[in-house]
Amino acid sequence: MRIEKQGKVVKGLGGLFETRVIEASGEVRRYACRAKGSLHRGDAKVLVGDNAVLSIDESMPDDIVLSGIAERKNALIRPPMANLDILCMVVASAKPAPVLETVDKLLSIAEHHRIEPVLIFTKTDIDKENAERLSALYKGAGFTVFAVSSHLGEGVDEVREYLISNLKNGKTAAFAGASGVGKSTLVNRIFPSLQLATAEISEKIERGRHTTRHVELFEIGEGESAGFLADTPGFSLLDFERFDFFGLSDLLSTFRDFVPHLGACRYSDCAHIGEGPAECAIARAAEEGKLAPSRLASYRSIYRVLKSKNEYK
Ligand SMILES: Nc1nc2c(ncn2[C@@H]2O[C@H](COP(=O)(O)OP(=O)(O)OP(=O)(O)O)[C@@H](O)[C@H]2O)c(=O)[nH]1
Ligand SMILES: [Mg+2]
Ligand SMILES: [Zn+2]
Repeated sequence: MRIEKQGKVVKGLGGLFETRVIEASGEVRRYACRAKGSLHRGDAKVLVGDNAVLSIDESMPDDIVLSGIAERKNALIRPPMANLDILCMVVASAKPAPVLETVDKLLSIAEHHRIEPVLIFTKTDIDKENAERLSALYKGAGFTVFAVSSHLGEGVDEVREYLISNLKNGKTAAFAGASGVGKSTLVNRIFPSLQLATAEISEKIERGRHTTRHVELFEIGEGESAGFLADTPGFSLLDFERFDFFGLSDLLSTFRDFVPHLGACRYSDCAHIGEGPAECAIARAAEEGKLAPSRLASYRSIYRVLKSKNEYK
């Protein structure tokens, strides 16, 4: 006889999925198993964060198959995860130098999926000034922001407290960001028992070497009330070059800092793209320092990519 158990996929590596199950006894167990054929392809592909059904042969307890996944709240391509509640965008204040357009692209994707975006600026010990500038910029845009130095330990307690109080009862957050920004180092700092591998970045190219190679969820708290934090592999600059995560008509709603200025442009169909401050309220806000010019630049850049995609379809 086969029985079914439900649990959360906490790790996927080489086709083997680790699923965390709370047994009837209350004990937490992890089962490693493969997914059935139809869960290997396309949108049905199993992701870390999925709520899975395991089918177990009672007479042969080693015969376990991941036989189904529950409907998802959301799913991302990068990091490849399902059912995220919070996406912590980890950005180094220096080494590697931050690329705000990439940051804004990921924020936009999170907003589109109704995942709460949070910014964590790392390596404040290397460039405190830049960390302060970026923190002010994104706080001003309406985001929750943290600035930390994992080396000095500064700001780490605040991030830990935020995660512990926001990740309960299955709530899930991920650390995402470019390779080498210090995601794994910070996870280790927050939860020292984890001991994740981290690596020096190459001084010369200022680029990470992709030390973390798989997504893994770590438990915060215990049993039913536990939440999860994921460390994820860093992405490269090319990962968001082809921006095809949603359509042009959805773009504006993913820029929360534009909202207070909407409806005040001279033309009601203003796309906030090329118009100057006299016509466009968004351009005016950027000029008057009420909106970060880099946010407007990111918006315009994503707009152009989405527009050309729509035209050549
Ligand atoms: N100076 C300084 N260096 C840091 C800090 N945090 C991390 N680093 C260093 O940055 C390098 C990269 O750190 P990792 O934690 O491996 O970076 P990662 O974001 O996990 O990288 P991937 O796994 O490749 O995505 C290591 O040499 C760390 O010691 C910090 O707060 N200050
Ligand atoms: Mg890492
Ligand atoms: Zn406008």
